[in-house]
Parts: sequence; C-alpha cells; structure tokens
Amino acid sequence: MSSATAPLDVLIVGAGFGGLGAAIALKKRGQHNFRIIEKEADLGGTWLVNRYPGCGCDVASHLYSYSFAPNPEWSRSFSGSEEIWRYLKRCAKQHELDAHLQFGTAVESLAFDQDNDVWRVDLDDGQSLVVRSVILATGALSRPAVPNIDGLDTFQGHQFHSQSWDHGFPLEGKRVAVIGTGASAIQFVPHVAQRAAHLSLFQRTPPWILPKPDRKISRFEHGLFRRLPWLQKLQRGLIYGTNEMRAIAFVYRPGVLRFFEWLARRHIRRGIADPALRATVTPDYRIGCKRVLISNDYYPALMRANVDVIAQGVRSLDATGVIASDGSHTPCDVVVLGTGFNVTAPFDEGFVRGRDGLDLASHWEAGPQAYLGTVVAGFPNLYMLAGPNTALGHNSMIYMLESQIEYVMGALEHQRVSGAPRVEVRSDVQQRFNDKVQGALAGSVWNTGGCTSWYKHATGRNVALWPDFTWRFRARTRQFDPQDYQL
Ligand code: N01
Repeated sequence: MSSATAPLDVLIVGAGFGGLGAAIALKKRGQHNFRIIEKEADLGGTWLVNRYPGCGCDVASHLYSYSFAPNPEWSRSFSGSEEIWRYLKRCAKQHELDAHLQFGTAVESLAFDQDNDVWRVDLDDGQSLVVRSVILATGALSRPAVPNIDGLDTFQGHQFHSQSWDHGFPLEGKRVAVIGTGASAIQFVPHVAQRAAHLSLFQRTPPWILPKPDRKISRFEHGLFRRLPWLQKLQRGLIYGTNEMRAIAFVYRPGVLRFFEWLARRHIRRGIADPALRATVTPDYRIGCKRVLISNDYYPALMRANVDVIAQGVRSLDATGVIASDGSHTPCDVVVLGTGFNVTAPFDEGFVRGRDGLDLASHWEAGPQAYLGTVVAGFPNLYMLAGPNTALGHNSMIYMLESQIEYVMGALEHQRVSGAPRVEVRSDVQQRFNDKVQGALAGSVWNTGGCTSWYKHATGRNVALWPDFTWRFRARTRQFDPQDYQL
C-alpha cells in the first residue's frame, strides 16, 4: 500500500510473540485493516533468529505460550528454540495471519504527522505507509550488543554474535574463544565444548546458576493434556504461581535469596570437582541481581580437558587471538560473542519522531521511560510491547505481553468509539508512574545486589524490569483509563 491509498488502521512492527499476539487480538475483535511488517524472512522474532546450539527457553513451556493457545504437545518441560518457533507458526496459521504479514521488509522510520493525526512510515523497500496507530513489537532483546573491545575488527579469524550463529562454519577441530557467560553462553558453551578442539571461555562476571528441572514430557502426558485441557491449565497455573513467589524474594525480601545461593553453591560443588575452578565460577554478588540462570550441563562442560575459563577479562584482540587484561594471549580460530543485547537504547536516532518532531532516541537519552511500558508522552497513537520496565526476572514475558496487548486493544477501542483523533498519555501520569516504579526498584535485589546488568542504563536507572508481581501489572493494564490521556 502506498501513501496515496487510505490509511491502515494499525501497523504492527515485528512478528514475534508480541506482534503476532497483537494481530490475533485485532482479528478477534473484528479488526482486519492492519499489517505486520517484519524485517526477517519469516515470523518468530527471538525464536527465529536465536538458533545457536542449545538455544531454548528458561521459562517452562506450559507457561511460555499464549493463554489462548495451549500446546499439549510440548516435548520437554523447557522447550528449545525451534519448537517454540514451530508453535508460533501454528498459531499464525490457525489465526490466518498470512495475508497480513510482510516479511523481509524493515521499517526505516516513523514520523507523526500532526496535521492529519497519522503516522507516516518509510520502509526499506522504498514504500511509504500512512497509518492511524502503530504497535512497536520489535522486542526488548533484539539488538545484539557488540562490545567495544580494542582490536575486535583486526581479528583475522572468524567471528559472530550468538544471535547470528554461523551454522555454516564448522567448529570441529577449531580453537574457539567465547566472550561472555550470560544466559545465551551457558546454553551454547556445552555444545561448543563437545565440538571444538579447544574452548577458551572469557568470563567477566560469573552468573548464578541453579539446576534445570527439565525432562522429556511423555506420550501419556500428551494424551492427558489433549483429553483434559483443564489439567494443562492447572499445571500452567501452578508454574505461574511458583514463579510469582520469586517476586517476594527479589523485590521485598532479598535476604531470602541466601537460601538460593546455598542451592547454587551446592550445584557448583556437584558439577565441578576442581576447587580453583569452583572459586572462579562462584559469583560475589547477591543471587537474582543478574538474571538467575538454569543449566545442568554448563559446569560439567567447564570441567572438560579442552576447556579453559579465563576470568581476567578481555583487554583487546589482535589478528590471531584474544588478549586478557593480565596481558596473556590466547590464540584462536573463531571468536563467538555471547555478549548479550542492547536494551537501554532500543531505537536509533531518527527512527521514531513524535509530536513536534520529538525524537524518541534523543528523548530517551537518560534511559527509556514509558507509561505501563506501553505509551510515551509526545508520541500519540503509538504503542510498544515489551517496552521499558516490563521485562521480568521471575516470570513469563508472554503474560506481560498479553497484558499489554489487552491494554492497547482498550485504547484502540476507546479511540474508535470516541472518535478521538489522538491518544496521548499525560506526561504527569507517566512521571508519577515511573517515580513509583523506580521507588519499588530501589530496595530490590536488582538495584542493591552489587552487580551490573543489562537491566540498568549508564545513569544507573533500572529501565528494564517490572518490580512487582505480574498480576499487579495485569491489574494496572486491564482497563484503558481515558483520564490518563489527552484525547
Ligand atoms: O546476554 P547477557 P545473554 N568483555 O547480557 C559479557 C535473554 N535470554 O545474551 O556479566 C567481556 O546476560 C557479560 O559480562 P558481565 C535473557 O533475558 C533468554 O546471555 O557484564 N565480557 C556477560 O557475561 C538474558 O538475560 C534465554 O560482566 C563482556 C555476557 O557478556 C538475556 O537474553 C536465553 C563484555 C552477556 O550476558 C541476555 O542474555 C538466552 C566485554 N566487553 C538469553 N561485554 C531464555 O532462555 C559483555 N560481556 C529465555
């Protein structure tokens, strides 16, 4: 559709869990004048692009799925990336989203045309769209963080980031250097260790890791879940409730976390025989401060004869390898960056321009901030999913996304019924909300646990996490309240 034709009612940017969920919600409400633009060649978001060996979800599958689309066939209690992607494909098919999906096209910029109360959207294929409302579902963890390490570009071997794993490059017989020991790295390190001639793992900060209660789900259970859907619902509820309890420790009673540190230390002792290596991988900050990881094969992998853990930190790279901060040089054939994602600057300058030309990236220079992680003053008729302070350290993001989607549907419905040309959150409402969020974060383990993490902006503000029970977020987003808005 070019700008000459009638405006689209809604443009969804991104075809991951958030974007597809929003599209299904629109269709359920009889709204069909929308399009989903996706830069990748297929749908799936995170679960399409993250395909490193061992990639999977550390939230249990019965919970990590849409509430309206239970999957009785999950093969394991914690599913792998490809199985989650196939689940999303099925959901999109069942809800007939094909006609709305446009792949291989990136949105280059979005600008609010305040004379006409529409968004003008430029795509990288040269097309322009005019849309009434935009839902940005671009994901919180979609922009790889490539570290600013001296000499990274001078390295003559092969290198890639975990998010764009090069499956065409065989690791067999190679000397591999891995930088980073976060959630992604601990999943792929055991697989790389099995294939590589040698693996040098550059650890800057060790993560806290608990045992992963993973197992195969039997055919008998699949049959039960198919015949008795309430049983799967019950299981989902139990997982949700158990996860929710963790908020008590993370936010209200960080002292309780000592018990989990004891469990994690025991996990280290059981997985690693060498006392020196045990000391190297034992964190010195409170558990929960960084995301708590789960794995049964990471510590045993570090015990292999072909694996070294280098805890000195990375100073630089040269043509042939990695130089640690103590000056030691590790020659390698390939460098894998398990260095995570850029969460604190989700958009480039010029990508979103709101009312009066306000640029979202500049506006967020001191860190992203929104109301309910969904709307930002100065940016009318623009909604974001998985926005600021909606990520979780304790429960399923799908629950948060579904809460946000319900809220956005309320806003769109209100606009339709009232005929208001603009829906823009009041800045005082947004400010009050953020003061409360930051107040709640102040005593939490994420802010007091003695670590740095991707949750925090350079200013020290935690711009990522929702610091409370998720049901409270759902209660806050259940109903769109026009009083919070300039309409
Ligand atoms: O990234 P991370 P990730 N020199 O930021 C290190 C989600 N996820 O991709 O800790 C040396 O956790 C950095 O060191 P430090 C999940 O929400 C989910 O692993 O900053 N090292 C750290 O060790 C997760 O939290 C699943 O000191 C450098 C690592 O790189 C989020 O994605 C699976 C460095 C980055 O770890 C991010 O995880 C995977 C440098 N210059 C991921 N820069 C699920 O199962 C960075 N590091 C749902």
